[in-house]
Amino acid sequence: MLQVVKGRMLQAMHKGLSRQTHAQANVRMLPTYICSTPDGTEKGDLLVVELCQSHVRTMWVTLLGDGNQSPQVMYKIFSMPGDIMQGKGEALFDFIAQCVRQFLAGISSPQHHLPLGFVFPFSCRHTRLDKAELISWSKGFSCSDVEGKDIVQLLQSAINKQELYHVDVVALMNDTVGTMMTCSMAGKPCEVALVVGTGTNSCFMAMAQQVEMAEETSGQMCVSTEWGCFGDDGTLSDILTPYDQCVDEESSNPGEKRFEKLVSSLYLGEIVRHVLTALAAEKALFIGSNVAVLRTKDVLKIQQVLEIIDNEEGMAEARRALEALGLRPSERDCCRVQQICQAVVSRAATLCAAGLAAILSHMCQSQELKQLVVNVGVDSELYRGHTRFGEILQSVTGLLAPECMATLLPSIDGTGWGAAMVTAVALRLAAQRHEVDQVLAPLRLSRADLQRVQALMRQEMELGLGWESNANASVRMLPTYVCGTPNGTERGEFLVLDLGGTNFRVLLVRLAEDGIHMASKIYVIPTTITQGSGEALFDHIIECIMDFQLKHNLTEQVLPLGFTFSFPCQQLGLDKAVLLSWTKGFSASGCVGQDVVQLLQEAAQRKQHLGLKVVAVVNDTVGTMMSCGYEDPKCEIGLIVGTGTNACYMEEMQNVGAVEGEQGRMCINMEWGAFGDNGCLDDIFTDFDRLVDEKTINAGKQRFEKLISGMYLGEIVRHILLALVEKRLLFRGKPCPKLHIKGIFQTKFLSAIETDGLALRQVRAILQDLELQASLEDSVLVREVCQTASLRAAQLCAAGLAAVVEKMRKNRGLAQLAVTVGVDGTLYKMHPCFSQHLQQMLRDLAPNCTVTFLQSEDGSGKGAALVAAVACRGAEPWGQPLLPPQ
Ligand code: 0WK
Ligand code: BGC
Repeated sequence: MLQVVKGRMLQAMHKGLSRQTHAQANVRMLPTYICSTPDGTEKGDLLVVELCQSHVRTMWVTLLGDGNQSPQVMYKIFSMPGDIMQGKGEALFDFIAQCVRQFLAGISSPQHHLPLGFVFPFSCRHTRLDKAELISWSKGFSCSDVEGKDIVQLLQSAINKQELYHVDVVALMNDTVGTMMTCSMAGKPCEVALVVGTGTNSCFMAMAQQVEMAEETSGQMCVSTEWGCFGDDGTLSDILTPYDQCVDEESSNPGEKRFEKLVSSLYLGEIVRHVLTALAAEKALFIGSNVAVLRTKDVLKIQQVLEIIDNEEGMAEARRALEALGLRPSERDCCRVQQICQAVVSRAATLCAAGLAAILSHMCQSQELKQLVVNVGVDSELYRGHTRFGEILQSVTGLLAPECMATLLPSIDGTGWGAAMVTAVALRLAAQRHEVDQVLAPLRLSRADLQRVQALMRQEMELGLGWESNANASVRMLPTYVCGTPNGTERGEFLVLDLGGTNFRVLLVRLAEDGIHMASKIYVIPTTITQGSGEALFDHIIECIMDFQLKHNLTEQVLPLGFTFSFPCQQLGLDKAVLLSWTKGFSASGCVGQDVVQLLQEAAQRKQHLGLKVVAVVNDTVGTMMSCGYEDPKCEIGLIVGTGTNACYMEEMQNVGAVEGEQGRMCINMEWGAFGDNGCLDDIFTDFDRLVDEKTINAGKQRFEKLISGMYLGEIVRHILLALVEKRLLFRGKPCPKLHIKGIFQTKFLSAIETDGLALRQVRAILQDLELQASLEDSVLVREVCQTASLRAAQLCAAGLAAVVEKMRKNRGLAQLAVTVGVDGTLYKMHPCFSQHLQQMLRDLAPNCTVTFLQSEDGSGKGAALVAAVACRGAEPWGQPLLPPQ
């Protein structure tokens, strides 16, 4: 039956955690906005106020930041006037504020800013740590004008009324949270806590992304289960006894808090009373006694019940208690009363165990652990009052959740300590948040910033297209001689080279009636080659071609070759392209200013490879546009966001200053990677970008690319992490030698770390591989840094594309433009949310353009073959003479 109860509690918990079912849930699973536990660096003076059942406790705590080893504490207890619990809410908070004033006056506290943490043991809906509205009173409290109100605000205004303007309520927490933190003090962090006193409740550190009612998506968040209401929907009807029904009917909130009424000390005495009443009615007890007293509510106090079940004194206490009620119990009566008390208290303990087991199993499952080892803070009158309760709780929990090893840690000091810790952690996190925001602020671009980048890109495009102005433009707008997109009639078999991306590929592409057939092989080009001599590079390419032809029995054939060469080239014809500069870590000597087709031919000669017939050289953006254009004729833009970044699009011939002719369109390779090389983007660059750029072999070049592409994102993140370590905001400021190694933080780590739902444990594992000992908080911060850098990259890309589609729309005099972008590149394809962020911002910046993104399958190889096919057809409709360069 307890296993069943555990199962039902698990279901109720999931219902409370899920955004869809939260509203109907009885076990509300309320986010507390406590996402961290003390790390020992907390320091300062702070105040704690606890509202308890019969008193208010005020505490002054001084933390020294020495690992909380020796905190200084003073406290005072103020008894609460009996009627205040049912009076006006204002009166209650005025009373609490007066306690604070008297306490501070009593310790002649300094007038400096004093943060206050308030322990308020009732179910509250938090929207922040310092903003929470009361959902419902319980445990006999029913003050008016409080439910639905922000408790922090009510207390703060009462405190201000006492002219304690230096006292600032910074945190409100449930007593279970205070207990969890208090029990964490002894160096044994607790992630679960139970309170079984006048009322009952529990809390635990849940995976934030499972707490759907809270916006937090990463890290952990403490959830107050409010399990007191478990069963209010009838799920416990099969274990409720007639005695429980009586207790409920007589309570101030019938039908509510059914679980609380089975386990908390406010009701156990009543359950026993109703059992005794029933048995007395059946003449099974107190024969000959007037049992009318048993009809009096609350005659049996929890203290008595606990003393009655004491092994030693129990029987004597039973007699004392029953005689005090005017009953004349027999020895047997006393024995039976003891048994009944034991049964009621044991049931409470086993039900708590079922609830606790549900929490532990949930944590074990949600963290995908084989075994969960956890400390559980327990603050309970029952627990303190009777070891048997603790023993049953411990052993039954172990039986119901065998995959979990739970150590129960009794809270010796109630919640005061914990509340101080929560307040101190809240202050530490707030201070850290402020500092982190300062570090990341330069990377967070506003809509206005992005509109400005869009306008600058448009301006640079115009300069690049202009015959006279091209030389000063950072965006070189290179004519490609491709004047149309495929029309499906292309046919033939082609050899294709694809150089410039992550992988160098040799492909065999056959364009046939029934579609395109491809075979390809990836070849590694070591850095010694990419940064060696041009001869060595092109010799290496020829060796790869020869290896490919051998493997595909092509040594006897001379196939037309399409060359995807993904670097800035001045195209002098479809098969003639002069390299303007290397990018993406390439620097092979003797190539810039050379026709790359020529360089390839010369290498072929050196390698006695006679069979090369290069018919087309295309940029990977062009190849990608063509590949996708084969599927979707509306594809008139090519975008690459991979190792590097670039875009091409179909421009009106009359706007292409460098090429004669007014009719038709020509594809322009924008080479937008160099956008900003003329300084027009300097106010966007951050110190981190400057650090990244300085360490590249083409410093000062490809500035836009270095803000966006996969070759640099990891480096940007690495430098930000180093800055955060230096400011002791990360890894506790511990030196991280590995983090000083260039390229150690690869861009693929960003994609992994930003993957939705990736448990923080996995983020930690990635950081561990870099010998970075990360706390959960560190992992959350590293994820935020990755998200900030990749979001900026996606938004800058969107600003660039917005300039392109808006120009095309204006070119065509359209109110609305519908166009497809063929896209490729590892970053765009593999990053979990880059494409979505790009498209979102593009829709915002270019609302009059409907842009469809078509991911290129099989890369730009197909595109190169399509261009080669047209070149082979000898149709020169594409070839307009290039005006001689200025
Ligand atoms: C695959 C294309 C290739 C292009 C590459 C870019 O076939 O032409 O250069 O995408 O993406 P990257 O490999 O740099 O991530
Ligand atoms: C090159 C472009 C290429 C882009 C994407 C840039 O570094 O300059 O030609 O299209 O990378 O690969």
